[in-house]
Amino acid sequence: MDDLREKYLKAVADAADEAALEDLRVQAVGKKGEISLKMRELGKMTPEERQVMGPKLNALKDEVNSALAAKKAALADAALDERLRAEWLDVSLPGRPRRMGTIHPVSQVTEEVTAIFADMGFAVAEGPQIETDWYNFDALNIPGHHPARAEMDTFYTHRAEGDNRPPHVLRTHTSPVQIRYMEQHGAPCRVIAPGRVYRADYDQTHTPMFHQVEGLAIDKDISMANLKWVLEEFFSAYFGAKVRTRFRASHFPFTEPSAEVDIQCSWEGGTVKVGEGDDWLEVLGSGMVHPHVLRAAGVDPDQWQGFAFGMGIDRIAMLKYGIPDLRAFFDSDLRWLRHYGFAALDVPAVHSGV
Ligand code: 2NL
Repeated sequence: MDDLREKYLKAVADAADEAALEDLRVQAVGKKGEISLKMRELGKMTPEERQVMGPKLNALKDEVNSALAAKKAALADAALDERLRAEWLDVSLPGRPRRMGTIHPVSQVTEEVTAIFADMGFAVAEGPQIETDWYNFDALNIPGHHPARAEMDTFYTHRAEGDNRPPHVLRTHTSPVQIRYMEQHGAPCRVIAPGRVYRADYDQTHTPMFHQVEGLAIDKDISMANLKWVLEEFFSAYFGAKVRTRFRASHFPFTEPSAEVDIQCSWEGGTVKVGEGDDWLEVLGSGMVHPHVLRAAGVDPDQWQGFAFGMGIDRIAMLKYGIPDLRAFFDSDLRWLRHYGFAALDVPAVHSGV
């Protein structure tokens, strides 16, 4: 008995893991274990022998079982301690550096332009980039035979044979946004419409997608004089110096009279500077909204009149920030974006001097 006790208590104490403990349990107190077999022999003993041996064997079995349980708990504690020692994190370590993105010049300039016109009381409107040909052309007094409608300039959506829905186009200007705005809000109104526009044109100075901002002011007595003041105010705020403008007679189907607007600039060493010098740079088209256009948008041209203008955002971004190549705008080259991009906190404000 003492040999058995000593043998199993030592073996349990020396067991390296749970599997070894389980082997020992089977070997000692399992169905065919050494202690279990001894207990079975109790039947063959005399009652006197049994009275002595029975309790001793039971006590031994209990002792071995407790030793097994205690060792099992000790092994689990040791395993947990080992994990706690090995599996730790230093939560105070600095994070892995990740380069931050930048604000695209087009986004930056759109925000700048919006802030300046908002300060002059213009609302900002957006609309669909896929338009019906009515909103993109007819409502703007551009008849079916006008060259601006020719397939070469306009992207038309595909129509399966037998599909009789009206033709849709990728908008070629943001004027349809202003038509929708007049339909919804009526006159008087003041609104600008910045956004993407599309024309089938691709060379040094044209990309098939570009950005435009149009403006519209309708009231009882709006004139070209108001237009000139608003534009000079805008360009001066945008370029950060007094900018003079020059109006040249022009023609658009949607305005009458129409004017192309140049801004004052200088050419020195191949670089253009706005707001000084004796040269002129064309940046904008404008005019008094054609009566046909007002009527198409549900505004009575006998009661209301107003001005409208349109300019390229990409173009005025290049002018202000000295960006030489238009096509690089849309290449998504990370080196270009880091060079010409803006920090997220360079928030434009009318008097921030940005
Ligand atoms: C240009 C010419 C222009 C307009 C856009 C306009 C909008 C409505 C009614 C009348 Cl809703 N006109 N927009 C007017 C004149 C010129 O853009 O050369 N843009 C770069």
